Amino acid sequence: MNAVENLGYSLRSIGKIRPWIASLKTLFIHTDFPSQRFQPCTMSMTMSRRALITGITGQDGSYLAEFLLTKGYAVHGLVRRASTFNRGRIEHLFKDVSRDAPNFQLHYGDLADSNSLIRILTIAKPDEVYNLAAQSHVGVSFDTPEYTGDITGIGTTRLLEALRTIGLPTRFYQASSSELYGKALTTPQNEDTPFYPRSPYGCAKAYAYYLTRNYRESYGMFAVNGILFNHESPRRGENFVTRKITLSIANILAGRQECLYLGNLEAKRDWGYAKEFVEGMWMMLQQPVPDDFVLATGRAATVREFLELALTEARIPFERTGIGKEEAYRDTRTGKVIVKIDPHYYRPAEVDFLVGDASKARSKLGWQPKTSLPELVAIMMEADLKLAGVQKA
Ligand code: NAP
Ligand code: F7E
Repeated sequence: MNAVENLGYSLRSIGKIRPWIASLKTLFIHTDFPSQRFQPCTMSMTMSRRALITGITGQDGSYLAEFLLTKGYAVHGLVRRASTFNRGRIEHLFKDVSRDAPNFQLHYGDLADSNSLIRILTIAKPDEVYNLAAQSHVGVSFDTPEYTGDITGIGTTRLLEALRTIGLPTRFYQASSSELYGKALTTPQNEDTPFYPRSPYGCAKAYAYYLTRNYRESYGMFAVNGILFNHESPRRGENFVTRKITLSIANILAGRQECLYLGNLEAKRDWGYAKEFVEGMWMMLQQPVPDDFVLATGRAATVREFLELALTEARIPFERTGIGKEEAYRDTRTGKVIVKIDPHYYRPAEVDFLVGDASKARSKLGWQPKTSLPELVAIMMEADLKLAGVQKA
């Protein structure tokens, strides 16, 4: 059993505190208890703060955990059980952690399981909770709408309700999304732009967004929404389009893959660098009053532009042939077709064009993105070439 498993299993003793949690429930349900009202952020809080991250094994969770550890936080993470070990993005954080003085602890739990949330919150007593866990794939949400609603939507209720039940004065961050804007009614989108979600994922995030605001207004909780536009990195999940492109190009160069199959190349997104976005999440929880913020770069590009930037970065000379579903990209040096369209990846309803206006975050948080799109593509392409063990063409 390794250190990670040890930490998880050592928490079995939690059974002992269940009766105490139950009595807390009886005491606090339906009361507007002042202890839960948010407290001003002070220096002394910074020095001993504890954070709980749901979704710590994901792209953003892993960067946020690194960031908070460097700030001196004790970081707790909720991880769910899977048949394969799902901690590749955070394994490196364990190397200096001792069981006797852990500043980084993982707890088994699930956003589908309220009891696990109450148990973990009671152990961790976090000053800040970052709710990053979700079924986060828009395309998959059309295949699993009920599950997506349960985890991405109701999961937020379970977590907020667990916090309310326990009565900790915890600050709460909800990972809201530019998918709320969907078929956007105005461009660029900011905190005042109306929502028009276009997928079960977008609808679930809209529910979670409003619930977070509702808990802020109803119970005085410091609960905020970060409305984040797409942000990518070498740790991006392999079935999101940017990572799919850079990883496939690397695998094609390594001779492990023949062709990259993509859906709609005309969709436009505002793509930033995930590492920079997690700092913005933290900044939102350090404000004197809770408020919602958009984080975005303010520039948009099509999937096609991302693809061509990646091919160029990998030094693959290419030509386009065909149109629509017959479109293809050919490597002019080898003559092989390396990119094709597969309508399987089209979505029942598409989000055509999103671009964010993060001026509120810039003026109130002092947050701004630094990495350009070509730089982001270069970072991701280089990482995937290294992973595949190949050089540029
Ligand atoms: P991600 O890489 O897909 O990570 C999702 C995380 O949620 C993983 O740690 C996953 O665990 C966990 N999770 C899924 N279902 C769970 C459940 N039932 N119980 C507990 N944990 C569960 O997502 P991300 O890109 O880091 O995004 C983080 C959050 O921001 C998500 O809520 C996403 O919807 C939102 N968001 C992302 C973007 C973006 O561009 N990346 C933009 C706006 C909003 P496993 O590792 O076990 O799968
Ligand atoms: O798709 C098109 C696809 O899956 C981007 C999540 O983090 O950001 C992400 O959602 C675009 C879409 O991201 C393929 O149709 C073409 O128009 O990379 P994606 P997303 O849907 O924008 C938001 C902000 C979130 O909140 C989400 O959690 O690319 N596209 N061909 C493709 N997309 C995929 N996945 N695969 C393709 O082959």
